[in-house]
Amino acid sequence: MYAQLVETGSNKLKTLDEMSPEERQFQERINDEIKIEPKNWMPDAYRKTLIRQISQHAHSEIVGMLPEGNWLTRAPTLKRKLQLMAKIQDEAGHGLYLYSAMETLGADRDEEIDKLHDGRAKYSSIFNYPTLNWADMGTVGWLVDGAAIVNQVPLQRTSYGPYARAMIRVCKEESFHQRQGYQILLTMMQEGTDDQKAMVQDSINRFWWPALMMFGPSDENSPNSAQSMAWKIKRHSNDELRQRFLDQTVPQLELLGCTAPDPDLKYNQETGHYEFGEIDWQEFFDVVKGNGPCNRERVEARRNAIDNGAWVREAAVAHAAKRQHRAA
Ligand code: BYC
Repeated sequence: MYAQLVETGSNKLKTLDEMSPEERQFQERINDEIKIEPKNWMPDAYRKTLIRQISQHAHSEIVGMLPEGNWLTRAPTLKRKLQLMAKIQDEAGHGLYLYSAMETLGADRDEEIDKLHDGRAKYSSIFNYPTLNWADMGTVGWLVDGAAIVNQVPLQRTSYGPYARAMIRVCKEESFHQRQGYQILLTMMQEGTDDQKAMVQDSINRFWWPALMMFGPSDENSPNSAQSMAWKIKRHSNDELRQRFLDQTVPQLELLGCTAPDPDLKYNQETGHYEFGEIDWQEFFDVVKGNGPCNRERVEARRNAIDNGAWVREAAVAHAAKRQHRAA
């Protein structure tokens, strides 16, 4: 049903018959699974939605480096340190592909980054939680990157070409991230002391619910979903992806020998899915509004990074200008 409809501006979706010839051609291209490319005609609202989603996705990658950066100097072995460093560098790369994909829509990178810094743009709620122990590096890789993969695999088929293509590379790297995280936890659970095992369980207790919140509000409270699904920007609803993540994660949790902080979690033989308890949506919306445990600290760290790096950018521009001048 979604594929036949497009936004009218009043939250209703138009049928193909109600569209202008341009809109109709655009929607038919999407219905036929032909990618939209930067130079194709597109409705303003499609462009805006993509700039919003891709910029927030890019900001999430960049802010997502901070909770892990917190543990780089305290990684327990050289091998773990190198893995963590490689993962964080990959995240910087993902942010850069995504900002580039966003620029193909005519958006200005500096302006979008300003929006992050002054609170107008969002980034994933998950990065507003602190990383308190080494097991958190395992849990972030396993649960946070695990959730990111479930969300991003369908985005490889998103309707906008540059975004879809960026996602292919990103997903390959996310799979390595997820495995390195799970391997940290398995090692702690299988070879660790009682204290180390308790650290893993404590970490899972803190990240379990925030990881489920990463998929966004439930479908009935997701204002952007209907239109984004009609445009095939989103290929599945928030609740569908949350369920998919849960179904793949619970067996991994059991293999670790840990438990979820959810007394209502149980397998339903009839549906073949895990059922789970009520998400604390008040907490989710508080965090998204800027009132999570680390929101201020994260944005402050990004602002400082931009300010402190200004001289590097200026030097690079001056160097490029000098070379150009010499070559002329
Ligand atoms: N946190 O109508 P809805 C990663 C906002 S992982 C904060 O459902 P939409 C990484 C939403 O923006 C994470 N805000 O929106 C992993 C909207 O507000 P605006 C990054 C959230 O866009 C490891 C409002 O709530 N991944 O990168 O249709 C290491 C209503 O929601 C959240 C992506 O960004 C949230 N969790 O669906 C390092 C994937 N959820 O914008 C990095 C791409 C919702 O209208 N994005 N909101 O003011 C998406 O797939 C979609 O944007 C979402 C939300 C499923 C997240």
